[in-house]
Amino acid sequence: MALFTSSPSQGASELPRTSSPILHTAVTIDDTFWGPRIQAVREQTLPIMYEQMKKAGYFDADQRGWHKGMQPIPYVFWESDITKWLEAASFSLATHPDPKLEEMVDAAIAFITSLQQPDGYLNLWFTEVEPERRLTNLRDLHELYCAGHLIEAAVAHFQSTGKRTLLDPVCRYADYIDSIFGREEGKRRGYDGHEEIELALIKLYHATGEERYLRLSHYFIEERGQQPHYFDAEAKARGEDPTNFWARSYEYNQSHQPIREQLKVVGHSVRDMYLLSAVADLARELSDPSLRETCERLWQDLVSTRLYVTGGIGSSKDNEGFTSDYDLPNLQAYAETCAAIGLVLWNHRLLQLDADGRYADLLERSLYNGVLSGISQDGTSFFYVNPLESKGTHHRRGWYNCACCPPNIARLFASLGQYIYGVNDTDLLVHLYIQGETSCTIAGQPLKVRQETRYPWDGDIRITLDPAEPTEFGLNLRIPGWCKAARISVNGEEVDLADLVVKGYAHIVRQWQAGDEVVLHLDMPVEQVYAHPAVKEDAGCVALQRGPLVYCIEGADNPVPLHELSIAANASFTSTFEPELFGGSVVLQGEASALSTADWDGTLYRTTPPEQTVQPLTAIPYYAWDNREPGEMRVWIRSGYVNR
Ligand code: FUB
Ligand code: ZN
Repeated sequence: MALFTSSPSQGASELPRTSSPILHTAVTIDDTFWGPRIQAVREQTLPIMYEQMKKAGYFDADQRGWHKGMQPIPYVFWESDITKWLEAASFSLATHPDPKLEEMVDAAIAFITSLQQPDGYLNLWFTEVEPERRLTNLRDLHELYCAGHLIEAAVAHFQSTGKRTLLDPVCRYADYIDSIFGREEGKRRGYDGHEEIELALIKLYHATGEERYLRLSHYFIEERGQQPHYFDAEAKARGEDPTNFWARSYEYNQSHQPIREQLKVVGHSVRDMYLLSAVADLARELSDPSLRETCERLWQDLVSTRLYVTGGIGSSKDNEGFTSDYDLPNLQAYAETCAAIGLVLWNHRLLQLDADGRYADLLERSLYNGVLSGISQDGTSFFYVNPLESKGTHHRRGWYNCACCPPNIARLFASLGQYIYGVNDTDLLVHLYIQGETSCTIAGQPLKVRQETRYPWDGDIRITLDPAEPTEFGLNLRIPGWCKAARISVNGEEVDLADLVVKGYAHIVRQWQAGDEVVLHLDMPVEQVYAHPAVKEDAGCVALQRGPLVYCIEGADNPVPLHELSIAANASFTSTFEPELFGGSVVLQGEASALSTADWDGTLYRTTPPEQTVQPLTAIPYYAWDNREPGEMRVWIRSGYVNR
């Protein structure tokens, strides 16, 4: 069975079912898997990051003599670390008030807004370091990218605290940007080299109700890739030859073509994901089927040729992005944490456009694997790059000069609640299985929902519904694509799922009463996953997967060179929950064949094959690797050994 094919069956011809997320402010998470991780972000990641930024001089008035070329000086987009942190901290304050954190937030906001210019302009680099270059190089210098993260921070801060201390200055800045860019007479037809402002403006539109922000976002999306090309004109105005673009192709920033003409996911992968997130938002806001089709086409391209099994994307360090079809190296994988997060953001929006389990499957795959690997168990260190193989020298670090990933994880985890449920007038959708509660209004009635589960360790989920009055609505429980056998009972009575599954969701419509209990069971056997034969690096190998988790083998459990191990096609594995390992984790245990080097001394080549010995093999969740002593790691394990 292919991963990510829509449940072809029932519902494929159904009209798209749109929904809105239940915001994280209305969701409590008391889950044994996610709870400690969110707590670690709150108690470790956020304060540590604030200290790191202080240490790096981000807020230090004495450092304002920064100028280009000075060392050490952070990246041109350093303010986005602050604003992503601000967004994360604001999300956290919404669910866990914390006066100390709020103080830090207020201080950061006071610092940022103190730099706003009389015309509304608000960018740290082009105020403190290079004011003379304001808006002269959108292609490379992240000016509107920073504006985007600033806007997202302001919206989150306003929605979490009700304070307008950041929102009002940011609206002035957005108005300034609106006065400069657009197709109207006298405006510049520019857009940023790093997409981000597009999706942020849609959030600002929702927070303020001001349609001009939606129009500006739409303009940025439509203008991208048009001819004459803005980045050509801008380079010429700087006295540069546009053909000398250091990234060589405008595919790098997805401005090689107008969005509707793009056939492949290309270039820098974080940029592409942020672009496509805005495209999905606009498809919905504007009811534009061509934007929706664009998303669908690019989604198909991504999942069929350019996706790691871990939900990581962007295989190359050179462009921090996509290369060619099936080029998915493991040891050299780039798979930036931010790119996997971008994939979550995009698929969450696609899910709102149409409740199709394929999108949730991909979101979940990235979240539990390629994103989660990006942070250590204790929330204090981070991967930027997430390879699928290691010689034991790749480790998480406490901070990076280009620190885009840590605050990105923090903002995702601090707002994780919003990814669990979707709702519309007639239906409640459960996308992710995470223990906790929520409340919403459905069919005009207040509804409380409680989810109990040990997911991802087992596939049992109990959902209790408490509508204020008996209410008819559809409860939609996602049946993940990885699950081949699911069962559901309502108040103890088994439901026949045969005709109930619509695009990957079991759709149960009835009059629900207070205390109704739905129990879902998802079979979660260990599976061997094969890659398309064109993926050279994975030829002859399999990956292990159980439920939403991809597994890997590490030297700490398997004390032989990992390339010497191979597993049989019919190998069976036991799954054991080990409470002390990584804060509680299911490990897989089975048997492997190990190539023996015993009789090879002094021989490099020979005509008889190596002896093989059978030995135990232990696999751990991929996200948990590099949390013990350094050693080798592999996701793709040699396959083909046949039990003799
Ligand atoms: O350029 C801004 C961010 O830094 C990108 O999204 C990441 O890939 C990293 O390059
Ligand atoms: Zn990053």
